Amino acid sequence: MNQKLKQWVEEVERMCRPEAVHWCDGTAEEYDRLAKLMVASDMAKWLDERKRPHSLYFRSDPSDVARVENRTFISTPEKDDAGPTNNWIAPDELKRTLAGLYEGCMRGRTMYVIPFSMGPVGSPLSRIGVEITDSAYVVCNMHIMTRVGTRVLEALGDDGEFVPCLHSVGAPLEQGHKDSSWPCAPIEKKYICHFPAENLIWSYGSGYGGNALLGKKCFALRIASNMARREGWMAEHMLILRLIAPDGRKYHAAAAFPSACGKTNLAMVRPTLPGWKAECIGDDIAWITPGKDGRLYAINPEAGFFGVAPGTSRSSNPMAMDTLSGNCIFTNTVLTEDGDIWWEGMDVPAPAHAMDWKGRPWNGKSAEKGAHPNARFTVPAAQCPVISPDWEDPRGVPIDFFIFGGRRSSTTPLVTEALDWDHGVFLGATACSETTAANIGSVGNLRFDPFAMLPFCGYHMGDYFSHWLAMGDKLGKSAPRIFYVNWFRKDAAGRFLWPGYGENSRVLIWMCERAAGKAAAEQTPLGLMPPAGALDLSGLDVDARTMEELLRVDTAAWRNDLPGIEAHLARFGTRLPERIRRQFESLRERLAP
Ligand code: OXD
Ligand code: MN
Repeated sequence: MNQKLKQWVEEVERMCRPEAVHWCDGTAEEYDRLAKLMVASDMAKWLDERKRPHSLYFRSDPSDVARVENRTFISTPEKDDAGPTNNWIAPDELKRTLAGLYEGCMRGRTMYVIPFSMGPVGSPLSRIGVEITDSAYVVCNMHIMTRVGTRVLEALGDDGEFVPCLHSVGAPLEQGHKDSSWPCAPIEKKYICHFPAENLIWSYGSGYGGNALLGKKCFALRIASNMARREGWMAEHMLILRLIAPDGRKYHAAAAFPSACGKTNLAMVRPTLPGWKAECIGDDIAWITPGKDGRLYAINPEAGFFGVAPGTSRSSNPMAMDTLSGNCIFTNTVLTEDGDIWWEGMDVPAPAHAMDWKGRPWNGKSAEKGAHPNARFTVPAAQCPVISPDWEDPRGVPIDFFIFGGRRSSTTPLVTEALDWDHGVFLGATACSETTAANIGSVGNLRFDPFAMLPFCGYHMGDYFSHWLAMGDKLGKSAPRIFYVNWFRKDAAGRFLWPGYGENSRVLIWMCERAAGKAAAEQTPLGLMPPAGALDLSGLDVDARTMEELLRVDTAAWRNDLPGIEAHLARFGTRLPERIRRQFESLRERLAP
């Protein structure tokens, strides 16, 4: 037994005072036993076995439906090191507050100890964490999203390093009281805390995925971004995708988009051009390391998909629909009378008899949505019909290009290629997107979301830009190309100009051909863009005028954006790399009338 682990578990037990302690072994029997317990206590329902075998349904508390960025803290010893984009409280003070909340917080509950591996067990690119939680929902989700169990303890050995991840729903269960179906604490008592100097995570008060499945955003992004910076690698909010050309050549892309902007759809894209194939390697997080050959190699540290359900349909993402055929957990979707799930944008008629995500009778006719816009599915990645045979390759896959992007109804064209690495880092640093329901807060407001890492970068964002620049210096000529896309441009009537989904492959294919040195590009003030005829649009029902609009460089609109970009960059003060400031000046010059 790893002494550090044993000691930590004993300490937490003394502080949280659970009724029992259970060490998770990661087996199917364990999952089923916990599922049965949750069904027996009315927290979960089994879906109809004939429709959706071995699948569970949950409804959260209405206050606990998404990540809570305003309750998320990066607690570095110095405030400056957390930077202007993170909430900060001094480690001593935050620990005092949390210790007060954790005191006796697991009364009446079982404390589960979950040893998990982010990345294939034993890969040199993988890391181990141990989550302690008082939520069986978290245990079942962690079974799907990470590699859990005894083999992880074996890999950890007597003196291996692990990231301690402490989680409580923050709702002690008094004797004789019935548990609520979704125990959690009120918003002002929720705390999602990271102590990067100690590789430590403390989360309190929420059962929602991004706040409670601590391997995901907390470890694999916020803590791992710190580790990566120290150790010379990258932890990114990126899907990983393999494209295979008709001649068999393989290309790998890693793409960063903000939450709920279509990463899962793009990760499972079905190319619409004949002869091209695509395979999914990951849909949310990439850990990327320089290999011995000087190229970058990426692994997906996760083992499952925790995806946004609404909008997922046979037409938007048929591969996800097939992935969801069984062994899933659904949270906050509609529950149909015949024991299945439904959500808005599923492209099948709304059920006439159902319950909405708040547990009220619902028939599709009411003005309110039946599923919460951030309703989620949890499902093993291995079930995806287009999962790559190499998705668990311990060496990772070599990255040919990066893609950044966001959801923007105007201004940003369909695709731009960076002029060079520094310009690509500038494109990442100035990425912006309309906000979505993945965070509690307003939806549809344009905000800068550098590298789609705004809620996930565990240190000063200015230093993060420097880390990207340093990686480019190290990689030299082997550095991947960098592109910026916007699938979400709209016309004056509010209709999307680009069909998106599978048709996005046409843009990806242009990128592959650029990487192979085969496709043309022309210089514009924004960067390199496909000249007329360079994107293969055969069989696509988009007229020439619309294409022109999608690829138009609206210099007036961009000039209008410049003060906002300048103010955004100014937030990083003296930690904004000079090379990024110079990129801004060059853009201003290129846009000058
Ligand atoms: C997610 C998110 O759940 O980004 O992946 O919110
Ligand atoms: Mn995400």
